[in-house]
Amino acid sequence: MNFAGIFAYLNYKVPRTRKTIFEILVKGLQRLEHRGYDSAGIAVDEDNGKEHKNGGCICLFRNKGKVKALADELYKQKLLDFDKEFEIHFGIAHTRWATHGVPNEVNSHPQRSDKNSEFVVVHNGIITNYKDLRKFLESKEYEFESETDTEVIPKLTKYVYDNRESEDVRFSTLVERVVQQLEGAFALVFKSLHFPGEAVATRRGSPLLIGVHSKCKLSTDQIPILYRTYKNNKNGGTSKAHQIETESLQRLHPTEEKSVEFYFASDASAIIEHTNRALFLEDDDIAAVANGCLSIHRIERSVGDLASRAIHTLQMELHQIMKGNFSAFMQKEIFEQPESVVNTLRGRVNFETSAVMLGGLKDHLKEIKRCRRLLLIGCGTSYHAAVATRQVLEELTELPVMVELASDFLDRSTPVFRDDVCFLISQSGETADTFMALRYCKGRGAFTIGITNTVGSSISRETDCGIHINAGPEIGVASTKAYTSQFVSLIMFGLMMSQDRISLQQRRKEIIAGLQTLPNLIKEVLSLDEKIQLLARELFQHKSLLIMGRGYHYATCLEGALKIKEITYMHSEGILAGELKHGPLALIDKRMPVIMVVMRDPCYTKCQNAVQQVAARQGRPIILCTKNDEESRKFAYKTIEIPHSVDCLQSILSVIPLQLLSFHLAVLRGYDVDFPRNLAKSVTVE
Ligand code: G6Q
Repeated sequence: MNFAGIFAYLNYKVPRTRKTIFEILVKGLQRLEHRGYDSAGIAVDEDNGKEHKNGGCICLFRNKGKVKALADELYKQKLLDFDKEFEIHFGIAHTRWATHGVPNEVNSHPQRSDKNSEFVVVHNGIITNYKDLRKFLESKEYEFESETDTEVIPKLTKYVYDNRESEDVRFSTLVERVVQQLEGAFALVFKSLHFPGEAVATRRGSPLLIGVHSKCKLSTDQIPILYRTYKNNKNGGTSKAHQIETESLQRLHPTEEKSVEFYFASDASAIIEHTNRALFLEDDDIAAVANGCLSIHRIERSVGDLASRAIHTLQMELHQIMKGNFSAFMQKEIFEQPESVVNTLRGRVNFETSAVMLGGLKDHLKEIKRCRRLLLIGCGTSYHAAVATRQVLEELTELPVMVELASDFLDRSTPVFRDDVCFLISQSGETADTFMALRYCKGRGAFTIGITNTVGSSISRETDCGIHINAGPEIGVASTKAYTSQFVSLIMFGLMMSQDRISLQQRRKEIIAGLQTLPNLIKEVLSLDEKIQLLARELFQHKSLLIMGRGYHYATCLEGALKIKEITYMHSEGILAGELKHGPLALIDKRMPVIMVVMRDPCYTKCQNAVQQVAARQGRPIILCTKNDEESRKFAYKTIEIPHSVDCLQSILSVIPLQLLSFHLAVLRGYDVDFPRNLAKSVTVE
């Protein structure tokens, strides 16, 4: 099982030196590094692709550790002639996050079919029936060398090739046969010695996109899908797939000069510096490039399937995925929040008329308003965005609101009804548990709404409608700006639902005015950075850090503790202050650092009581409060004072000091903020 990063590059009649090809592949992998990985690998042609059939071979370079280490090793060893030029070439690359088998060279990808690397494959996802396939292939005397589930794929491809019925079998036909045998989730890119300069890619449940770059006009910007038909052979079984006549018309290729480049990647950030024209593959699409033409085919048409795949223009800009002057993506993303929040609000909230319109939802509003209950479902930080907005959504929609961790929601087989509206909240739009929860809700007839940050993601495609949070690419594994944008998106939903409720107009106006001032208030909170860094210096050697609060700020405590855990590796717990007497108070003494969130809202007095209880046990609370709160200063060991906003928006502000604190703690403890151990940005396995 592996779910880190895929990048592949095909140049057709665009002469490239081996050095350039390597640089493109290495850079592609580096753009995916944030996803978390522990080994990396690259496969390229040894000689000019065309010579393969006469004995050339595919070279594999794989290493445990960083992409840079792999690249340095390659250049140092000078194993290949880097100046050699290739007019046509296909190179594939991968970053692996180990699960089946430790991180080492032989378990890294590309995985190969045999010692000659007749077929090599990079894979994200998991093959659940790999043991059966391995047993079958071993019985046919195919020898395995790794512990991965992936290795069955190139070996099975070779098996199908070795047992082909005719000499002129296509590469895509082989892959089609192979994926029919695979169970699980995958994105795959194949390269073969037998098909030089050709590429085949496919996916099921794991994202994959193809970027296209050509100096001249392309034949189409909608690639029609070719549906293969099978002829029954005499024995009634399936036999060779044959092409429908129009196939030659159904390809993407340059119209004038024939030169074209294709980029295959699991994430758009890996291709954006080369092209912004890309198509997203759907489950079970088989994309093949041969002779510089891209075609896509499927075995059968599924319900609701579109007849073509459109080439999209990606909105992402290169600078958005660069660190700029910041030392880490996480830090950059924390500081981007004044703008990312504006981008979430842009074109949706009219501050003059107090009207709120979410374009993706407007045609479904009647149906949504008929619902009896809202379910907010997500994992990790995305779940916390649900916890943070539950109260205000209950208030504005006057509906019962359930918040659910996707994994637990599925474990419980939670009852879901046709008149439920289910929100699937996910930055990546690919989280396996959230995606499975989506399928579960759909299966029970509920109406589904996606809240994602990734256009073209599985969740955004499969939900009935959605809100794109527009936070811009989030690269840091620790989610920050996506959280505040998810929060604002859910608030906008509440405001849209309450547009016609006379009794709620005053409240709506207050919240909308609060949204308008939010970006400036976020800037003010960010100006506390130095002060928070000083606080981090006091705390970074502690083993544990408690964060307490209640009401609107319970989510801030959970989210702050999650940030601290994931990047500083300190123990941290978000505690509901109302539960203090029921257990956590026993943890308090003069050594245990405690942050208490005490804001001027309906829970203020209760929070002050909690502060006093902590102080009475010699605890030394660091109080996160609103500016100039004399009362809190009395009992605090230290205060972090933030500007005041509307009660239901205040926790957007209260979470930011904790994002900053976790960042500084991690830096002081010497950890790589953007690459926390054992974690990946996108969790595409259950
Ligand atoms: C938090 C992490 C993590 C994330 C979940 C859900 O810092 O990024 O908790 O929020 O893994 O991811 P998605 O929002 O992409 O579904």
